[in-house]
Amino acid sequence: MIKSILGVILGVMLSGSAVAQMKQPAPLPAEMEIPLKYGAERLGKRQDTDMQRFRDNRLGAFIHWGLYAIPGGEWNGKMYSGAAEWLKSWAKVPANEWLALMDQWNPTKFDAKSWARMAKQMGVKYVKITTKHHEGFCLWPSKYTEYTVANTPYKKDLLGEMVKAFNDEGIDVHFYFSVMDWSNPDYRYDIKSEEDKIAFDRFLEFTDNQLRELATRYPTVKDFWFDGTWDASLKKNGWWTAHAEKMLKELVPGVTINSRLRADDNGKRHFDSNGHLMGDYESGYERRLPDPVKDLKVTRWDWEACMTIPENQWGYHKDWSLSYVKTPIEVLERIVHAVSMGGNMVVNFGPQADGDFRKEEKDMAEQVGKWMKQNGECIYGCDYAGWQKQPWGYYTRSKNGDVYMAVFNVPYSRHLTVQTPKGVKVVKATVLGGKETPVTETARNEYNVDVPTKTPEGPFVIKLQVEDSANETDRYRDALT
Ligand code: JFZ
Repeated sequence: MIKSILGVILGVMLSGSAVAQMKQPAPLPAEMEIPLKYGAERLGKRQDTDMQRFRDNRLGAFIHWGLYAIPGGEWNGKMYSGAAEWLKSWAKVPANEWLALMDQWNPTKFDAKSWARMAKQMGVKYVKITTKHHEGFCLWPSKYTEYTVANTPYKKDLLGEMVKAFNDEGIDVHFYFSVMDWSNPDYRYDIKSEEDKIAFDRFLEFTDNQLRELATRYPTVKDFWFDGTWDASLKKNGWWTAHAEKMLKELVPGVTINSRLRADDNGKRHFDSNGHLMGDYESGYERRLPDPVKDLKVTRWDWEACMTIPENQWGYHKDWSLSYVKTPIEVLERIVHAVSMGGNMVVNFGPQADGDFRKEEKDMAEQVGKWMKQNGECIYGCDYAGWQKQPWGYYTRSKNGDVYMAVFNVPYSRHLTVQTPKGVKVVKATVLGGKETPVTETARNEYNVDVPTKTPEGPFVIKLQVEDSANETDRYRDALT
């Protein structure tokens, strides 16, 4: 009890100081930290090659595919505007009735190779696939439940086909896995009795078996992205989340795990009671992004955001007119925004039950791909540049030190203001897929970069060559006041 009260007090102190000392967080003296058995097992970013690969990939696609694609948001003649993959819950469908949809699961148009080609064309370096969503239906023939693709008219291992096809195209495969499972009677939202505990322990063993099965059947998997971990039952079993992470890391060397899996000894999620990130990267930015000025703290850890194309539809929904649908430019802006702050972005697709994609998603993949082909060098392998945010768009920085300006708003002046950190000089500016564009020094550490005479049709990228000017004499001597 005292420990948890202390945890709360310290937690509050920590989050306060983290904001105040955003630029240079003072590490807490080790003796002030609460001892935790199931807290973060590492401080700071992982720097091994697998983590670097995860980070350098930067752009991914999410695939939400399950039984929910069959009703597509409609149940007994009623259209539900909420997320299609939650329809069972919106329409209060009993589990057995929902799982009977398995009899209709037969994606005759599914072609893993064409899915992989579409992803490749879009320029994504990895794909996150829902192996099992909340409904409990497994896209692989799991030995531990009857609710799998093996027991549908389709029969074949869908996940296996996808893993192979994506890997053949050089695309990494990440596994989405929902711990919460509506098909399993042993699942508990909370543990309030001995009976709950017994059932939930059985459930955790079942989950371990499924995870082990996934890790051994598909050893090229690069990442597990956990979901459905917010219930009190899991918060009371923080030990299990630490155990699952450890188990997967032993089974799949180098595998990465999102923070959403984790809870510590006190049930604190994502960040432990000492304020340290658990798992390998933060996965809380969902359908939103950190503020490019106020939230620079995110550049201290790895993170991955994910987004839907409509306002909130992950699984296939028949009627996209029920909410706003983002345009390719709006999607691209979110991708660049994430990378400019040191994060990854995953764009979601909800394939139809027949195994094809809706036209809107095909078009989106094509448009994003076209842009990435010309401008991808400001995304892949790039990171937070550390320069002052400007209203025209976002900066990213490549490993060799070039700084990119991704321009989403063109000013009437046609001059893009660039403010460089002390000692840094801009020497040249080149439009990607275009020509060099004039740079004019306007003040100390301040430049105008010209918008190309013929304004590009969509968002464009200017690559800046920069030089160290620390030893030059200062032309802008301040007047004495
Ligand atoms: C979850 C799922 O419930 C949803 O169906 C979808 O799969 C999505 C990717 O993940 O939804 C969440 C989970 C976490 C947050 C919001 C929605 N969150 O942390 O804000």
